[in-house]
Amino acid sequence: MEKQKKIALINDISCVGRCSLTAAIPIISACGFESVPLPTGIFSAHTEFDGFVCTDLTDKMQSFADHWKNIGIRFDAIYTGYLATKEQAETVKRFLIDFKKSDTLCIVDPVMGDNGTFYNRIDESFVGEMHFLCSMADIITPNVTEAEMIAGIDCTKPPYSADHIKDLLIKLRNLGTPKIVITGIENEDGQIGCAVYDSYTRKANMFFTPKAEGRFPGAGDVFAASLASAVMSGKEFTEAVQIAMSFTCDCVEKTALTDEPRRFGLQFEPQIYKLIKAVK
Ligand code: PXL
Repeated sequence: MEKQKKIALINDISCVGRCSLTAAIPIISACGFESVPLPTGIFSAHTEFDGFVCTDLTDKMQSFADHWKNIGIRFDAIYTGYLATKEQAETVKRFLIDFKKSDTLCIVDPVMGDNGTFYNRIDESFVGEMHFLCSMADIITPNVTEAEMIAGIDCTKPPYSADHIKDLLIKLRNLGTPKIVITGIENEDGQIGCAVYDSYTRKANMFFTPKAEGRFPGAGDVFAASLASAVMSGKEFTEAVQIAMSFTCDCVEKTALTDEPRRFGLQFEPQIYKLIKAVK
């Protein structure tokens, strides 16, 4: 058997709401990789639920990383998402310096907001930090709002024109990140999709599929975790994006048929077997 790959997952645990680590760990582990979480915080539920309570783990993260360094842990990939405080960006930078070897893939999802606004607990002061982390990544997966924040332009609301997305891709190219995916693009034809730029091939592409009504928190996390799984399984980048997008859209369609309120996230668990098949 091939040596199992180990992936560090820097993200929060939102106990209720199927996002961040409660999406990433099951997806990445089911695809055959070892998930090693570095929790940024523990939330009773994600921040779109009124009255959530949280424990911020800023003070613990560095000592976890130091312990891993002492016991000689090495990672094949590092995937970072939601930071509970902007100070954690400093710890993540150090983590990347310590653990990102020449063959370690780094995926940064600069989680900050959606639909033109910041998430609860996140503000302007995170943008510069996320900008820097994106510049250290091999792959970034902002949604349109996060891409606009990082590009330093005013946030807009959907639908988004193809010209606006092309302009965003051009601006994000300045980060020097080899591969860029802008997610959650609602276009003028009522579809949803993503835009991709690969600096090796210098090619940009957009993919769209029909869209279910409304939005699901955590869909971006399901997408990023599936993309990480597909890329680490050896899929070529553009194919990996298409696999992640079709898996996420399938989960959206299936969840939209249930009567669970949308804030509980995507019912991705019963669908994971399809992702396992697609990344094989
Ligand atoms: O899915 C992004 C996300 C991650 N973590 C927490 C969140 C959100 C979005 O609201 O609140 C705690």
